[in-house]
Amino acid sequence: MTTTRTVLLTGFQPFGGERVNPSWQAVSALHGTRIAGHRVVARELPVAFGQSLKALRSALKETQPSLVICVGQAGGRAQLSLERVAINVDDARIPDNAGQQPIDVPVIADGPAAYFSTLPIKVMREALRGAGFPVEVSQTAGTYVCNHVFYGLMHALRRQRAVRAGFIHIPYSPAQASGHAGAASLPVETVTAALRLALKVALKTPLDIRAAAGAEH
Ligand code: PCA
Repeated sequence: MTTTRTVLLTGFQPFGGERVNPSWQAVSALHGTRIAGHRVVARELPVAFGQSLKALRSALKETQPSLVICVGQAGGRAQLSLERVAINVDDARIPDNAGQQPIDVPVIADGPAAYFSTLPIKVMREALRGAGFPVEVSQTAGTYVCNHVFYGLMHALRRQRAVRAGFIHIPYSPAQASGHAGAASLPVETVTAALRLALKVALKTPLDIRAAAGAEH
């Protein structure tokens, strides 16, 4: 009997006064689909320090994925952001959905300062660009719940090098952007299509390429 390999995709609940979170809208549309011989499982995480990581860890245990991409919203960004690095700090500008507002505390006490994404982010960027999606490599996932989840994800998988993982931030959806004058947006269906391609490329690409994606500031 052959077992189907699984990829885990996560999105978040709404936060910060929004009624929806397009990260969950986009990843839930891929739940149950097959991509490059893998079954996609989507899970929604709470926007709360601690609780979000608990939910992520139980999803990892339950699904035993061969690849994981966590997705979150970065309102104000104009492009899909392939995150390069997660840092070991929680510093919340606004309270999370549980009312917590940690300031300058580590995600994991005694953990390393940072973890890098183990996804082939340069190859993914090239493929997404080639297909016409607005995409960038990002050098920071912030210091809120998304970075917390990204760091916790990489920490949980630190001894399972075969399980590749990373984080993608997405812009507002058009419905949300109407409440934020002038903010960039991307339709949820576009994000779903981009994520499908990103997953396919990640699953088929064992090694990243060397291509500049640095930033001066
Ligand atoms: N974005 C937030 C947390 C949840 C989400 O979708 C962030 O960027 O930290």
